[in-house]
Amino acid sequence: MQPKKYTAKTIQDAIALVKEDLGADAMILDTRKLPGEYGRPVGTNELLFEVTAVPEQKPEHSAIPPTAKSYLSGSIRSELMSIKEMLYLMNNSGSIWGRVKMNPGVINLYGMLLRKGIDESFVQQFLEKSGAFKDDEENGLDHLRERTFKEILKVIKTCNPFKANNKKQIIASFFGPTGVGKTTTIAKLAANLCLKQKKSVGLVSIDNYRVAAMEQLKTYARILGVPCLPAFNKKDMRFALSRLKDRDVILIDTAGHSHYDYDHINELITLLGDDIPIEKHLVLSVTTNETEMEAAAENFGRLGLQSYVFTKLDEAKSRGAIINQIMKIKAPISFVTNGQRVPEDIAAASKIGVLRLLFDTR
Ligand SMILES: Nc1nc2c(ncn2[C@@H]2O[C@H](COP(=O)(O)OP(=O)(O)OP(=O)(O)O)[C@@H](O)[C@H]2O)c(=O)[nH]1
Ligand SMILES: [Mg+2]
Repeated sequence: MQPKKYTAKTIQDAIALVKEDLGADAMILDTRKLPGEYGRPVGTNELLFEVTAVPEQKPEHSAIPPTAKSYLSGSIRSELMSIKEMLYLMNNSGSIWGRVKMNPGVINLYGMLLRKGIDESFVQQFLEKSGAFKDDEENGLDHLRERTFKEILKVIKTCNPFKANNKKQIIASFFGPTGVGKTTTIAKLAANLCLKQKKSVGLVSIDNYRVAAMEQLKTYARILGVPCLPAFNKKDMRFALSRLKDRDVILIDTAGHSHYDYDHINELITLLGDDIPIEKHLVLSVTTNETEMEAAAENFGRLGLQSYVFTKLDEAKSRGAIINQIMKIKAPISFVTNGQRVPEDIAAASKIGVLRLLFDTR
């Protein structure tokens, strides 16, 4: 079936027509305000809106011709909205519908950003800044998408704590909630620093609660042939750091604890305190509930927050949580990890890389 066009005085009415004719699973290909006089029924000042849609694609014996099929293939399909989703948006995002009147083409982009998990208030902010709600005939969807992505890029800050040509010793600690991947991330970093950047590395564990945790880090240290020392208190810490003073980089592993365990956070503040120049990197898993992620950043952030390390990207398709987090508590992103393999599954964060992670989730 060829794409069909439906025209009505409001977008809502046009969508209702599509639903009636093609059903709730139909896909919206385009939504627009009709230009010039076509946009106004004779003798009135009212606008007309046009929605182009196709029935849902059935993979087995599809009746959709190649042109419509190509519309629906691959990543483009993920940017299209079904009538079901559109109705959901209409019922739950009331204020937006008055505003998209100016540029109905924005609807699919709006839905796509929401589907990636970006908070609705931030989606509106990005679209506002990209001029999506202006009545501009030149406001084609491709331009709009480009401008919106540029707005998202503006809020993504990145940093690399281990710049290749940095001569000064770097001492970096990694902390965060339980099981987010702190020790594994340190192992990945240590391996990459040793093998690719030819740095000398030392490891310190201040996980004084669990024997197994120290063993986990020691195992990685043995494989890499780097020293690994425990530090249970401030005196141990000074001793460990002095033993490792010839190392280019010292990585400090910490015990995972609940972000509501204030005693533990205070303990960390004492151990990693300001008297020693230790960088502070917060490790967060993108699989964590966002409210808890924000609370973790808030509470662990008391230590200081040089950067975020986002882990377990391989376990989450909707990665908008990263954008929401850096919008709420601002800090650059240093690394992202996407799997359990040591040392492969880690990447230094780049602005464009983070944007790709959001939208390229195959
Ligand atoms: N899928 C996936 N798993 C990961 C990733 N990073 C770490 N893990 C796994 O998460 C689990 C916990 O990793 P750890 O490195 O021990 O986590 P931790 O934060 O040190 O844990 P605690 O010290 O107990 O707080 C292990 O099974 C890791 O293999 C990642 O990027 N993706
Ligand atoms: Mg650990």
